[in-house]
Amino acid sequence: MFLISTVVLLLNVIGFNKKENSQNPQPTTGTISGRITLPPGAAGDINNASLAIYASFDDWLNDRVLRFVTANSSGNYAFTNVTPGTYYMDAWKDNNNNTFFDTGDFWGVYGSGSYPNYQVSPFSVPAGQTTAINFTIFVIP
Ligand SMILES: [Ca+2]
Repeated sequence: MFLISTVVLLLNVIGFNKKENSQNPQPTTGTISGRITLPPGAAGDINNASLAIYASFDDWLNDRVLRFVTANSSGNYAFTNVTPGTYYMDAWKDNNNNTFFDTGDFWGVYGSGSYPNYQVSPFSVPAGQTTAINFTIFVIP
């Protein structure tokens, strides 16, 4: 009787652990969120600016976008359910709606420098975490 009770108790413990694990699976994706801002003194509406992530520098260079999201009127954005890895990001608002990067558009990258002398930088997205990426976008002169 003692042995049966012990086995039942062990099965309950194992079953309980399995249930716990299924309710709390290990996260397999991450989130990128942040804010894009115009430089001090620049006027304009940042709402609906497009943010794009790229899986490699080569993809960024050749405009092979992995995913797009849009910013809200405060410049806030989020990419959810991102596969862990290394990414590059840029932002563009085609203010004159002509599908070209040209005068008056907003443009920026996560990296360093400022338009037109800037460098895009990679960043990592780990599973189960939110990676904050904020950068300034510029008005193309
Ligand atoms: Ca344009």
